[in-house]
Amino acid sequence: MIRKYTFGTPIPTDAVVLSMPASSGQVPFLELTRDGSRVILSRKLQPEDCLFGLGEAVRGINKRGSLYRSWNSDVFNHTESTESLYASHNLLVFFGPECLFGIFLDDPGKITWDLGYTRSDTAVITSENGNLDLYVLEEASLAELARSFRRLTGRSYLPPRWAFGYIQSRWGYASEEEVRAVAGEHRKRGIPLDGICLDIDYMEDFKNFTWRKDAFPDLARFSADLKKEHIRLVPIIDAGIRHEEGYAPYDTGKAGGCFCRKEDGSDFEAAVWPGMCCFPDFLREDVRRWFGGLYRPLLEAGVEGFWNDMNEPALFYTDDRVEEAFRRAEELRSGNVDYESMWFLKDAFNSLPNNMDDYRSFYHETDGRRIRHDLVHNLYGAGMTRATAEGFRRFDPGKRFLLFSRSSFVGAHRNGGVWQGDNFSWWSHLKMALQMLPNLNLCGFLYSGCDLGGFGCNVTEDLLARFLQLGVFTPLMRNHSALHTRDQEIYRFSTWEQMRETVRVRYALLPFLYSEFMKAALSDGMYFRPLAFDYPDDPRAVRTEDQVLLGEGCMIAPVLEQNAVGRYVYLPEDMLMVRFRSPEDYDLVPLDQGDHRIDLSLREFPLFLKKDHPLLLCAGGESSETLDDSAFTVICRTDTGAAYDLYRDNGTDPDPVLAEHLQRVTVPAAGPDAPVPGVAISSVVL
Ligand code: MIG
Repeated sequence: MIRKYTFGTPIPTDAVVLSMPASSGQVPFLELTRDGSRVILSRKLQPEDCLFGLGEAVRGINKRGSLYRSWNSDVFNHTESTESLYASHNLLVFFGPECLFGIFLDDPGKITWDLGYTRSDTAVITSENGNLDLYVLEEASLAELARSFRRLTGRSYLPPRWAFGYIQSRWGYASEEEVRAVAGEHRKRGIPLDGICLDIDYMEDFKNFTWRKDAFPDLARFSADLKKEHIRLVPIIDAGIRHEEGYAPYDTGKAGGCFCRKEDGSDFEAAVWPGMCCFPDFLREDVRRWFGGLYRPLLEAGVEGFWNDMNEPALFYTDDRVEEAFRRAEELRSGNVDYESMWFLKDAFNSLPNNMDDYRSFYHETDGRRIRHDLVHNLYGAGMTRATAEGFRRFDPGKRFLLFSRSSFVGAHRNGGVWQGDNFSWWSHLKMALQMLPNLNLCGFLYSGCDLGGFGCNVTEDLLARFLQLGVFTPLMRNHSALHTRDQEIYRFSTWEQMRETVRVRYALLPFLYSEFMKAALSDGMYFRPLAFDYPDDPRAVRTEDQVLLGEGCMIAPVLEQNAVGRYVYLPEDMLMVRFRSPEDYDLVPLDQGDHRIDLSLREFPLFLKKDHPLLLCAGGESSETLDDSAFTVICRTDTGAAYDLYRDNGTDPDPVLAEHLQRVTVPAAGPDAPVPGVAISSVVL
């Protein structure tokens, strides 16, 4: 059951697709208070209560104990105490012995989530601007609650099948030759690959929708050449449009009045990579149409996937802030700088980027209404994603395109995926990536992944290996790193052959993982979920923070520590461990419910399967297009025999019907002379 409560005059956000009347009754489960225009919701927490949700946020799968703020931020350098990341996903689920309900705050402004931070026994959620629709969801189980939320907010985005291949990316690839060399190294060494990202270096002066003719003389031919090798280019697009007369995106945007304006009616301008930029008002339909159309030359050159960046929006500085900084510095000139004024001076310049005064200085328009940016800040990335997706659909309604964005809001999950932003090459960020995945899924973002290997800092060889082992299971499997960091392509490392085998396992699993993803997406389910979803009555499972369920019957438990050659795993029920070294070399170990110490050398990683849930392995291949998805080895721990419905389609159909693409694979019972007792291994050709 979903109930809606309206406060003040909510701003349209495009998050919800189900229209329903607002209830006039009292909000259940929560105490409601007001403080000026603020709306404050609070609830006493029992010791056992867990809180899931908030999508992209740091710390545990269970969010209890911390404080978060919905305020989309460019936070290169985030740590476990960072309160806001790049996205705001305002769904929170209360789960405990006496409660099971979710709340969604459809509110594009600032929200504070004090989840047992100020007082460990109380959750206090504050909407700063107080104009919002509050949805209260109540269902019989966590899984049903997630489904109900998806019905409220719409079906999750479907990427093309090739987007499940391995993608190599790096800030700094600056020419066709360099990209060809990266592609060549992967092919030569047999490291499977489906895509290479182009970062801002491909653009002329970092200007959106341009490409450097010196470095990429014929993008269409280049893209076609790579596609012959089953590798696709995935260029980046940033949010800001450079202010430059004679540059078509600026001229047409200016002519259409497409940019956000300041109080005095002039265009708001801030510096980002291309220099001074204007910012499209993505809240307007006509602006989205214009912006979505700008992708056309790249689409015509054969590009089928993009990543949208800097769309919080990130601002380096404005002229106003620079003026102010100098003014503050000037004030200090007269006297000697002491320790207090030193901080003042430092702060004057440190506070240039993403400054709140700048976010308060420009406006959007929706339905003819003028709205100050800070009140709708968290919608900006979602608006850009929508503009892009709508542009794709107009260009070619017959196929799916790859799109993932840095910033997002609920609603954007219908139009694209997200990557988790600028992580570091840290072990703690490997764990953070794992913990974020189930909550992103709960909020609708199924197509996701982190920068494998870590974006900032220099990766170490073992950390990259362990990141890739997590990446085997994430829908977006992309190795990405920052300019000036250590080269991070697999082939740069002495143990590259072991890492290649890890990627080869991904390709052997690809038809199966794709099937699990599509079944989840098309049935409003989850691809990753917390253990609590399947084992709500098992307190150990409910509190598990470093293992995650995948699809119908799998669980992952990656190694998250430096130099570890194994880990403890908790099995909530009897399972079968598949310990992979390569697609051809793996151990099958039936394990009983309970705690287990698992040996996992640097080249080994496990997948756990519930009983009667088969795993389908194909031979793999160098790309998603060339692998054979009709012949499988089927592995299943079963005493009675089992079945699996494999989802297969052409990988591009934009609106597939689930039932039309399922093919049943049956598994015999494990015979008395099975090499691994209780485990059936069979072959199937579809
Ligand atoms: O200010 O385009 O998160 O993935 O490589 C940095 C350069 C801008 C941030 C993205 C990152 C990308 C980088 N971008």
